[in-house]
Amino acid sequence: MTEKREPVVQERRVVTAIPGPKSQELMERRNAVLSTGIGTALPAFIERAEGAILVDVDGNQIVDMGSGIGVVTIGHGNEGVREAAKKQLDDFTHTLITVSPYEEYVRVAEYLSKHSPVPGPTKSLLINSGAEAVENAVKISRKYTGKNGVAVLECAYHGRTMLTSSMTHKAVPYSAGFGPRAGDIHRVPNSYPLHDGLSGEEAAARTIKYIEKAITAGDLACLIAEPIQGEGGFTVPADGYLPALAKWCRENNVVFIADEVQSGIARTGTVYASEQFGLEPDIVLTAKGIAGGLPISAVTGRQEIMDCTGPGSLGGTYSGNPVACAAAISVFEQIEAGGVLEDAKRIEEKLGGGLRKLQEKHPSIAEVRGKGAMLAIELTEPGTLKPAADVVTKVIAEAGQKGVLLLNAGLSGNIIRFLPPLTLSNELIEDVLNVLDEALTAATA
Ligand code: PLZ
Repeated sequence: MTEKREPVVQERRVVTAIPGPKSQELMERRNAVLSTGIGTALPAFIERAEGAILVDVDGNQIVDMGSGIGVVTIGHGNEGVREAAKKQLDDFTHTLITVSPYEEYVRVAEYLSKHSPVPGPTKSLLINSGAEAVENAVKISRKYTGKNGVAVLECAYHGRTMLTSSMTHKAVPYSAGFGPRAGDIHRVPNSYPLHDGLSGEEAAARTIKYIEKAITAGDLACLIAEPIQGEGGFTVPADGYLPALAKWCRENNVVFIADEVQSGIARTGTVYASEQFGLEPDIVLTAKGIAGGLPISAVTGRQEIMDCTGPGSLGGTYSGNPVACAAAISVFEQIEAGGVLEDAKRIEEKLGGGLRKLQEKHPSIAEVRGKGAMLAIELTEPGTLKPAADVVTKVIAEAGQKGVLLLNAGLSGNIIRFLPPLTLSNELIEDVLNVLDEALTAATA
């Protein structure tokens, strides 16, 4: 039996320098045995986490504004997730769905069908990571259409595997120097209202024209888009952009894939962000937030697309792990029980509103954007659109020392993104905004 522990009080507490002495010692051990390819956003080692608070080995309480990049959306230490996973650990941990099936896998797929933005009957495949979901979606689209081309948007991020790093826009650190990139991948213009000033309709016309000139519909298997871009800068496309692309895809036998690895599962105030853009994709990809931190991902698509594959053609040893499935079922149950989506909307209002107030005071904030608990500020040299990445670096460092974990984003690294657990209280939002205000003042002095 695990002992009953005191809950973690939901407040920021800085008791040593961050990183403190114990974290510094661990960093030395880390550096001796971990590849330099593995980065660290904030070098404070975590011992425990609950709600929106990370407790480090030196006893500091850090406000988590990243959720491990959008994973613990339901909150750290969520009771439903813990109980479901513990029960499943006791029942069995693995059989492999293709060897001996189990109900939990089926239930997750039922929930995915019920909530997916894909119209009509849908079917799913469960795998382990976002990149694996992207890989499978591309593979299935190629089989279904008999075509090979893959269109990806500017600023896109789709993963780190050989195929997906080729699809990701940013070459450093993701693909540069790592050998030949996968073929028949085409980067096409996106919609980035702050920078292009185009309406959704105009931006879609530009994207389609580019595809028709540079690829042709006859060679294109799929177009993949993150409804709100993640790593690439939390770019929110202009209204109408995504539905116009989906319409063109439908008319041209091109599979439209919505990569909702980061934006999906309650993050933006709806189960999927697609809903808020009136987007009906052919395939939707889910990962991160679906199981409260346990690794699982999904490809959910129109039945006829998902069923174009032959028996045994999809899967992997650990795909749809039962413990991760049990956790995902709990997450869906909690979303359906109510309160989760409302929390994302509350965060949009409180944090988004607070960021807009900060924008009035700090001219380096060129834009506040996002939906639900997927928000960002883009920092530029005041009065211009020139990226101010140095300000972002300073703000993130300063906030980290004060016990607020912030993440950056964007091709130029000049965006600060906010992806907190949805349990983040209004008091913590106020606290984070104050820290941010101070850090911005210091960084631009
Ligand atoms: N598609 C839209 O955001 C993962 C990357 C973390 P994996 N983003 C976080 C890191 O530094 O590796 C992501 C995403 C979108 C696909 C992926 C890939 O998901 O689970 O990391 O493979």
